[in-house]
Amino acid sequence: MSDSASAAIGVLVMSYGTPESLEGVEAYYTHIRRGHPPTEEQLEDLTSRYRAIVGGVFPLRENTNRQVAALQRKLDESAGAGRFVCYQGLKHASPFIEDGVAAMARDGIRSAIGIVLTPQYSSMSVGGYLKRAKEAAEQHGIAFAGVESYHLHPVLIEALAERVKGGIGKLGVTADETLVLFSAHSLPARILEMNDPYQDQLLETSKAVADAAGIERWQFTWQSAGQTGQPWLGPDILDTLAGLANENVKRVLVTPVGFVSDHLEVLYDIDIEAKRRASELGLNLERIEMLNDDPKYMQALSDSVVEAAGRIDASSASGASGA
Ligand code: FEC
Repeated sequence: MSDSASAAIGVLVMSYGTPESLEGVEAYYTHIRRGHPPTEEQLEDLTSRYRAIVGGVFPLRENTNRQVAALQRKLDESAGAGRFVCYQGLKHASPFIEDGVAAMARDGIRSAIGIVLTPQYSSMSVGGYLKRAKEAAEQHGIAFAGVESYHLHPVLIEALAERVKGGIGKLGVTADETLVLFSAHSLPARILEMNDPYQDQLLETSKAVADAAGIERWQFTWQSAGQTGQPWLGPDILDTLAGLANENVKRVLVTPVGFVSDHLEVLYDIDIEAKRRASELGLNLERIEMLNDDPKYMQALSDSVVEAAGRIDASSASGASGA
């Protein structure tokens, strides 16, 4: 263990994860399904969605790599080189969350921050990542603090508002002629009985972005719901589009506020599936550019990490580790 490594704070940057190749889709899907392999039909359905977007490349992996590298550079600028060291931990693919924490331990890291590449908190999303990271950190004797959400960080809102304005420009119309449709990944509807902040935080992000971009015509909708036999949060984007067409809306700018990267749920569910439905309905649908490694997004992440490090400094003084 080197002195510089032990003095550094580890930053576990967590993201959903994606397969390495089409051959890896089954193992990935089995992990998402908590060890239960998909049926042949389910596997073929998912593989065909990847085939439709990737042509051999899985964009989420490269985008997450770029985000982690860009956050490292931003932290070096803000806090000085060597103060924070970023590691990657994926929810459903290698390097898994536990692998990232083990790598920190091998490098002699004694305290760490966990941050997830999605701005809003749900016990079923960010809560799950942080729980796994905290448990792994405890096993390695690493003090740990998690960032739960950064959904109203002013620089994040600014970055999204710029993209909304750019998207309206792409449609070649004025804001009055477009409906901005904010969207996020649906979750099982039972989260509403659990006092989960997910829906409220998504609506708060959407409203803040609409205000910052000067948008009055906007709605929020869910997307990418699973087929589990239990109710998921709705309405789904495909039904929302049908409702908008009935109201004579002609142009829609989809703004996914729960996702920060180009990946399957954006490139297939919006760019292929929702676009196809929109065109059947006579709607012109565009989508904002995703944040990926946008410098403002990196600033929001970096600020959140530095803020969380203050909590860890305080708790390590008393020898505690908190989430
Ligand atoms: O590009 C890629 O390869 C991966 C894209 C991807 C992202 C993503 C983000 C979220 N998910 C969330 C919740 C659920 C729940 C289930 C679920 C299932 C899938 C399946 C695929 C998939 N998700 Fe995902 N999600 C991505 C991809 N997700 C593929 C399996 C087949 C399918 O249903 O299409 C249901 C299973 C379960 O109970 O775990 C729930 C949430 C997010 C946004 C937050 C985050 O990024 O973590 C919430 C990206």
